[in-house]
Amino acid sequence: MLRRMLCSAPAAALAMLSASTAWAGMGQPSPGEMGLQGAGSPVAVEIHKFYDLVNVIIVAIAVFVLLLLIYVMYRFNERANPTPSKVTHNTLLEVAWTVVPILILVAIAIPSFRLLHLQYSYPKADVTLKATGYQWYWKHGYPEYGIEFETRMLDDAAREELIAENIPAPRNLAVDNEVIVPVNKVVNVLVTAAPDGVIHDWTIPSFGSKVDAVPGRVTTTWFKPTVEGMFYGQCSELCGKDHAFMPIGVRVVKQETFDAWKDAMLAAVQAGKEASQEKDKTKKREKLKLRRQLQKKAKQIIREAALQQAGQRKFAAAGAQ
Ligand SMILES: [Cu+2]
Repeated sequence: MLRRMLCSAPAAALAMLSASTAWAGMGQPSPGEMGLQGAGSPVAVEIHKFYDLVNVIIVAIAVFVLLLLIYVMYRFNERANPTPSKVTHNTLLEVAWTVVPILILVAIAIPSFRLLHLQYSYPKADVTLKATGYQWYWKHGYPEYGIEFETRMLDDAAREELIAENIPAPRNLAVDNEVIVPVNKVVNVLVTAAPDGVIHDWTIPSFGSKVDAVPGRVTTTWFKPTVEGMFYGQCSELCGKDHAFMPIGVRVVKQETFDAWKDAMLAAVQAGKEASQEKDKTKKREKLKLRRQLQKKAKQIIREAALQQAGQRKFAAAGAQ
């Protein structure tokens, strides 16, 4: 019985580990989650493969050592082995226990370097995003378009409103202004922090993106979202009292939706510029009104995308049951 249990334990552990990612949600943590959040980018897929490989090696070593200990306790205890051997050296064994760990480390190092290379070789960007960490919120921008906005966590009242409209708004993750990116396009992220601020960290687990936001420096990461939907992350560098309340929300949408949103935002930026240059008070007011309308239009585009994505998620969940 014991023997059967010992033999089946590693197999069960390996099966559990390889299935671990299937238990996790995509884009945000989910109740009872084991493993990593679902992979939504090529880098995240590779991180998952590497995580699974290392876990298999860890479990195999732990089981091997456990079996050796049990064998030694059983075979060489005082009763079973009253006269201990005086052998102190065994060349073959000593070479083996040096070479085998080296081979294991090489087997880990090769995919590890390959993954690092993938993470730090930046493909040509389709969209460039700038993320700046402040105490305690983020500012996101699209330097190519001159679009910039603050991203702050939603309070419970604002979340309730969205939930009432059937738009998911998870606690401590939902944000007022989401970052919008097109699906299957490379997004390069330039990350920094306020010059007079502290270090933060821009992280989206499902994209495998995690990089420090350092005052006075620009660090970079990239991702290519392969799935439409909402992807949340949080500041991952202890930065002070509201560190836990500066989430990041990236919504991945169709190219057409992204273009429509971008055009509305660009027009709003233009209206704002024209308003600031306008001397005539009535015209200025009109321009500012136009800017508000365009900002509202951009929000509406996102709202519609959010509703559609929430509907698809519900449909997929019902299909899986
Ligand atoms: Cu922080």
